[in-house]
Amino acid sequence: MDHIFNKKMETLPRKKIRELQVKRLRETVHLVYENVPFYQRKFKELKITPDDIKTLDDVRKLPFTTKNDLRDNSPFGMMATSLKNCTELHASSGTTGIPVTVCYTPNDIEVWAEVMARCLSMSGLTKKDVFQNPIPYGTFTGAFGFHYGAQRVGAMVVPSGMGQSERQLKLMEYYGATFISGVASYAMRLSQVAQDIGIDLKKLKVRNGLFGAEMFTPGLKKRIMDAWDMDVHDIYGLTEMCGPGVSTDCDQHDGLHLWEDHFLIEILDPITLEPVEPEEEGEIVLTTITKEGMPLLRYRTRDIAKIYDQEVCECGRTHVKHTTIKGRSDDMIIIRGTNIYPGQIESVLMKNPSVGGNWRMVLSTDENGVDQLTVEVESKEHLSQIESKDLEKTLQAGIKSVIVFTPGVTVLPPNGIPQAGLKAKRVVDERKKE
Ligand code: DLL
Repeated sequence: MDHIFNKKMETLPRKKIRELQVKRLRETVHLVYENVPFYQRKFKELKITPDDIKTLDDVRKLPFTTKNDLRDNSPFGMMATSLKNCTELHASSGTTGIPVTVCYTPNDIEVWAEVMARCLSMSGLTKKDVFQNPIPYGTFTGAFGFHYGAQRVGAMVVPSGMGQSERQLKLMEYYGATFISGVASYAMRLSQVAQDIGIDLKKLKVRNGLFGAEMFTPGLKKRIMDAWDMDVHDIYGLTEMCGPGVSTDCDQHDGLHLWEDHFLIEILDPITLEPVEPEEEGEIVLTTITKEGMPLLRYRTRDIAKIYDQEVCECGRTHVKHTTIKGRSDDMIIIRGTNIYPGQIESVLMKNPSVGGNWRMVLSTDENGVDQLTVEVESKEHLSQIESKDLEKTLQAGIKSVIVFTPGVTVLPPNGIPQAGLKAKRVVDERKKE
């Protein structure tokens, strides 16, 4: 059951939220202007000073920050305080090279624990829960964020850490875990392993899960709910803001509440960088307004979503809601002139009960130089050749209806797709580049 962890802040009237945001935005702007050479240069180029920021709309005068800016100033060039004031460091996985590093002051950790406690309580965590945390403890923000938040709620944390699916399931059984966390595709993987080793998930005590860190379509969410017979919530976050804890869906399961007393959200057209119309889809751009270690102005997340034009949610919370992340603008692929987000394909796959937990899209170039798309997908159970062919045909037709052309589909046995690492790798691009 949904529980409000910090009633005063989570239900603050919108007018008060806006007043607090203006005050905190101005403080943040002063902080970075006085301490971060990168922002000093940007302010000079834009011919602005911190005193030009008086209202929330003035955020549009401020410079953007991109992942490349963070990499160019890596590891500590964007810090607004001395390293001696920091007590913890985390970094993004850095699949494309230099990791993005973030250092936290004790107050940054305090705020992170608070927002995580709000997200976890919203998903049903209470002090009575045994909370298993199957995420690697390391520089990745995931495990520590959940750990701090769950302890703040007062639950008992089982820090089960990385992988080893069989061990994770046995620990859940042994300690009677009631609430689990993780990377979305890993919950699916665990259910597949449970089936292989004969553990009936419905007999475990797990009744709630909070997952995120990668694309999380409503179809995948439903799959996890059904496999585990539990309620599932979606948590969004990124290393540059704190890690997990930026937003989560309440029991209405209709949008994620974003903690506006700590983050300022804009939804912009990723090309023009102008605000989109209300309830229109665009790129999430975030400004931290309470961070001390590495505050960021207008960070371009590349994540695509829209925000609801709604004052107060049925759950009583007043913080803005955004839709589930449709995908990253840089995950969108263009093939034969059609724009495709992996989420569109996942939505079709997850509706089919014969489909298992893992899938990926493989892009290649044929002998005529034409781009080809093959969707590889695991079946839930072992299938005969005829059954596999039938499933391939059904999925082909379903995918064609959302992406216009007919892709190749290959059905593989359960666990037939190699594990890619912490986060699922949905796009494998083997196209010949000019
Ligand atoms: O993935 C933090 C996190 C850990 C969030 C555990 C939730 C749970 P990064 O590794 O920096 O941080 O990756 C951030 O992951 O910009 C999104 O593209 C994607 N992402 C995170 N949460 C979701 C979600 C963590 N709920 C990047 N739905 C973000 C879709 C998500 N995408």
